[in-house]
Amino acid sequence: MSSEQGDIEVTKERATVKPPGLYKVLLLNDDYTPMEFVVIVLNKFFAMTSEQATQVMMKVHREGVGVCGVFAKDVATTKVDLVSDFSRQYQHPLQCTMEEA
Ligand code: TYC
Repeated sequence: MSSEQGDIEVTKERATVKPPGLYKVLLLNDDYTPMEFVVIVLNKFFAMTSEQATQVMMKVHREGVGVCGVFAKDVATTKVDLVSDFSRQYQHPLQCTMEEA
């Protein structure tokens, strides 16, 4: 194969590579986790102000689910793990999950 053909092949491969997907990190409502704890989580792991965190927490409380942010897959996975570990550490049943944006 000539180098010219090689270059064409490489271009074709690159054209079929998908851009990295984005993922929504979600918090789910439950009846036991204190509201103050959810606000701390949103402030600590998602860099929200108290006002933003309170708004998102109340949305989850009223509607059952809410978006904490949208991130690349590896960042979203890390955030889900950090929130889940933190909630477990304080023995709260808070559920954090992710879905493709
Ligand atoms: N529903 C909880 C309560 O009344 C508060 C809460 C809000 C829990 C958001 C989880 O993701 C959540 N204490």
